[in-house]
Amino acid sequence: MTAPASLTALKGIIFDLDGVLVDTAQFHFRAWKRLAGELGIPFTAHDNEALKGVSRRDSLEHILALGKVSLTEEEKNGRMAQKNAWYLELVNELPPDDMLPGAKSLLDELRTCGVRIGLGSSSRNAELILQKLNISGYFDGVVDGNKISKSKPDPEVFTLCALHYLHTQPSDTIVVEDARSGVEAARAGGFFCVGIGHLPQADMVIASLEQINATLLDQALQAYRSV
Ligand code: B16
Ligand code: MG
Repeated sequence: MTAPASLTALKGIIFDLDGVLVDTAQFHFRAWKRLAGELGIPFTAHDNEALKGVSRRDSLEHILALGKVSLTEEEKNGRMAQKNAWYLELVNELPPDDMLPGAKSLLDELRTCGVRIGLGSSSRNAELILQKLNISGYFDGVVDGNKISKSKPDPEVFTLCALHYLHTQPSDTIVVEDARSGVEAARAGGFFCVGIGHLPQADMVIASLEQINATLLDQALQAYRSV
């Protein structure tokens, strides 16, 4: 068996959930599109980019603003509950081992190397999805939409996770994100941010988790901190 890589800079890592570890971002899109359709609001994949990483309420407000539709508080709560029910129906179909490519092996490697692992998600369904995927045991700390008062792009979700749960500093912790709001949150909190997909604002951009490993992340963080 190969010895675990010896890391010098990397002490903690915080993963976003939807779109990073599991492909639930497409479920959010499908549920919001269905809701927008019922309200007569055209809603495209391009419009959806602005919703990634954003809380349920802020997402609804964004869609209503797109269509210049106004609802009462009670109607908004009803619409959010409906969207969540549709979303959970889709999540229910998720097979238990359906993580995004490279996610499981990266978690295994980071664990073996002694890196503290956190989850930083805006979703109120995060714990449920971790349980469904049977991966709760990997995480030293889970901060989700139920534990924060300000959603991404505010850094609260990542700062709370690192300082309170992982006991690491932003300077020795990496955030992995798939959304512009998440990259902004990570950078505002002083974290080195790995972005998945078209995210030029990130400190390192990859197409998939298959492209990285513990050593590469440690080297990237070292190089970034030594500039
Ligand atoms: P929920 P992440 C975010 O999760 C999603 O990207 C975003 O599309 C969603 O609106 C938000 O969670 C809230 O989710 O309705 O399940 O509470 O990407 O931060 O893991
Ligand atoms: Mg995401």
